[in-house]
Amino acid sequence: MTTRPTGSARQAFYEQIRALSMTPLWESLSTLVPHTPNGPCVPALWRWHDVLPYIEQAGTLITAEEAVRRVLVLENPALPGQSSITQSLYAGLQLILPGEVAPAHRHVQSALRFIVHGRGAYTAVDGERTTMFPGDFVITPGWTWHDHGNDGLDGHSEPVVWLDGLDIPMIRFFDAGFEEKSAARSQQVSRPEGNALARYGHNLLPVDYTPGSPTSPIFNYPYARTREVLDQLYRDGETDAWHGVKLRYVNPVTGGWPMPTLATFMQFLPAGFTGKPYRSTDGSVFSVVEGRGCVVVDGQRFVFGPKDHFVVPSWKSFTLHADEDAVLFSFSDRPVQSALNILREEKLDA
Ligand code: 1HN
Repeated sequence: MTTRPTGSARQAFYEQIRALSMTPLWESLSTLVPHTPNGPCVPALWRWHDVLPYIEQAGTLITAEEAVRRVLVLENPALPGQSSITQSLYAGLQLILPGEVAPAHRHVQSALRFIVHGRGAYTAVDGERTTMFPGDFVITPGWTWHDHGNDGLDGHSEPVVWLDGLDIPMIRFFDAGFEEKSAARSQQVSRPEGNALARYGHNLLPVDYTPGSPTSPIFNYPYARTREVLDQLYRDGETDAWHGVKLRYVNPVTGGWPMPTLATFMQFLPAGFTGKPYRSTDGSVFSVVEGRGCVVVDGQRFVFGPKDHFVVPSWKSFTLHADEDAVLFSFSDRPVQSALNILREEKLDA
């Protein structure tokens, strides 16, 4: 008859194989292959009211030039020190003051900007500038030269704050990061403002155009146009019981996402809307554009208003409520999960 080794015999064995950089799978199998997603992220809310004084203070402590990018990173409270808002996504609030320049560089990481506060700042991407207004969604695809500035509008200038969303943790995961600084502080502009939107943003394409990359050739999706569409679709009765009126931003050339790693959405929740519970494997970061309401994530309630930000982790079921007409921007890693065929979503209480 054989006797089972005792717990302490196993522990001694684990110690021995540790010296060879080996470990027993059976001790971690259920964590490695969870029954359902069991990540560390928690839901969290950053209220504009709480955050703004520190953004302003950052503006007195360092220039955009010295900081390269003057950003306060929104870290998931469960991932301190990782510059991650979810396991795959980075988010931060960037401040650019009148007259400042954030110098030109490029990197493998893809970035989105969602304008939260102030007008008159521009970003330049691969030879074209765009002036940014609150609610505009702007992309900086991977490896494109980009710099920012704040020249103001019509002789008036003010601090401008936007949400940066990047795929930093994904690129770090793949150990695939490269970066270059430009010799020029601001890049040379080679096309007039609005050129990309004129070429690609009106259900038309230049006759000889063939897409050279999966990335959208449009780099500013202006809020005025998005807002109008949400309004019309609401009037037309196209309110989903889970999402309200929810649209995804699109690469008009391919029908795919604007960038290969980041999905972006805009949704309208009419006053009094109470959504049904929903969950998906892509955790999402939200920026509140208009209106007040709350989100309940796994029973935990977060009350939001304009310019607030919140994160809903993977597979946590949540419901959205609007006390006033509300507009929410959001982004996630959905394109990557879709490409890997691992995306799951569930409309609950159907
Ligand atoms: C970056 O290049 C920007 O260009 C913003 O504005 C945030 C965070 C990490 C790495 C690069 C920008 C960033 C970033």
